[in-house]
Amino acid sequence: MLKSFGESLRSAFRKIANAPFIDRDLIKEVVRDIQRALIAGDVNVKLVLEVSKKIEKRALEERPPPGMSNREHVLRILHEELSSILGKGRELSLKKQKIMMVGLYGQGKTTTCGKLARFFQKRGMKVALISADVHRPAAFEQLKQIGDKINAPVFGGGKKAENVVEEGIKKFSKYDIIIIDTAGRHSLENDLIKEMKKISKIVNPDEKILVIDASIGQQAGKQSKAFNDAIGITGVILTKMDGTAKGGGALSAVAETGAPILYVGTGEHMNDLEKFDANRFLSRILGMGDLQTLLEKAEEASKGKEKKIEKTAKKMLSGKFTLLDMYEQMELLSGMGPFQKIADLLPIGGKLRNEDIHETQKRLKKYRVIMDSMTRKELENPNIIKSSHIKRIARGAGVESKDVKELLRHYNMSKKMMKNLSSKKMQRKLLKQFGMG
Ligand SMILES: Nc1nc2c(ncn2[C@@H]2O[C@H](COP(=O)(O)OP(=O)(O)O)[C@@H](O)[C@H]2O)c(=O)[nH]1
Ligand SMILES: [Mg+2]
Repeated sequence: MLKSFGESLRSAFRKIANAPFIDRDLIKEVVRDIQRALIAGDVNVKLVLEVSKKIEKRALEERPPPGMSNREHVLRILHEELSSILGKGRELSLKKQKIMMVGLYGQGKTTTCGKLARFFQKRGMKVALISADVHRPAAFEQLKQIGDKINAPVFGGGKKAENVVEEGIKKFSKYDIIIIDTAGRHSLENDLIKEMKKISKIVNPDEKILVIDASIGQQAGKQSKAFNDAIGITGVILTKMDGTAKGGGALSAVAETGAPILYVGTGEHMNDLEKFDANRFLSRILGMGDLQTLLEKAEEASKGKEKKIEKTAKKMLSGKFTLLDMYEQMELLSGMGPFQKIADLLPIGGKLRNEDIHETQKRLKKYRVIMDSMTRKELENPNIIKSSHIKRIARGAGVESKDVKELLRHYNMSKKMMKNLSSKKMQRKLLKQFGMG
């Protein structure tokens, strides 16, 4: 089965979050994953290439700011670039104004007219509605029902959209907000565009809002462009966000019109309208609270601390001890709590326990940044690191050579103590502690 848009993006994020270290190959692989996810999510191909190129360039060239690991940095770049497609969003101003709603048939225009009316009413403004959908008698009826529900007058029912609109605007001149619902078709036809242009000319609306169903696919970009070319879209409202895990079309629509997303519709009721928030939208697509939670979850849930301990123990017994192993030990110990009982057994444990927990975490962060600048070979066998490498690593991590040397010293010390651990007596003790003996 095909993965959903959110799921594919999610697994790309997870790859970065879970990787023992971040290198060129991993970044390239993840960028490819994201390309695939975006394309499968119906984001415009040109846009996908643009964004993924930018992500790759930034991830490979930009150094993380001090205190941030390479991993967090890359995740942040991903999040930033993806939400930058969506833009910051905007809210409608609370001034006296005319608002024209456009969009294809069934996208949620008429419903959203009611939601917007309700939105302004709640803020103490007087709102009136005009139905310019003269082609289907049921359309006027539908808007009237909505108007009744929220107690707003509705005008409509003529033969020509332009005339209806002209009359309606005169009639409602005392109202703060006039919202004009227009006709939609199954596809964009020439006469629809002509009619839309005429209405726009007569009304001269302050806002021309494109309403699109969030689950709309590949056509989103094309459609949005056509509407934008015809009347100039000032904002987008995404509907049916409650029912979809997609949302890729939205990215295309926004990129195509250059207009910000104003609100999202999250249900069929008049109150189901929310302010747009790019971060929240992306998180919704990704299906998670926020990036920090992802990082935390990735650290804990996927590996599982218990498993980690077991793995570390096995590693220790095997006599193999890499920089990554050392890091893992420190990480486990900085969590303390239930792991305190093993602290005595680990070579660096005794020392760590007496140290301020903050100090340890600070040190861990620094080590992580330094290790993120090393190659896989260097991490697995730190003995190959020569002084020229140290300079390169320090530069990459934005630290001084002495910091890299300190990490290596720490490693060598731990390794020596580790050797002592492989005595028979210690092994038995360890196995018992880990519940494996
Ligand atoms: N679940 C959900 N349904 C919606 C939302 N907005 C509109 N709808 C439904 O979508 C259908 C079409 O809406 P309508 O406003 O008539 O679309 P129009 O043809 O563009 O005017 C109706 O059944 C609405 O109840 C939304 O945000 N969430
Ligand atoms: Mg309608």
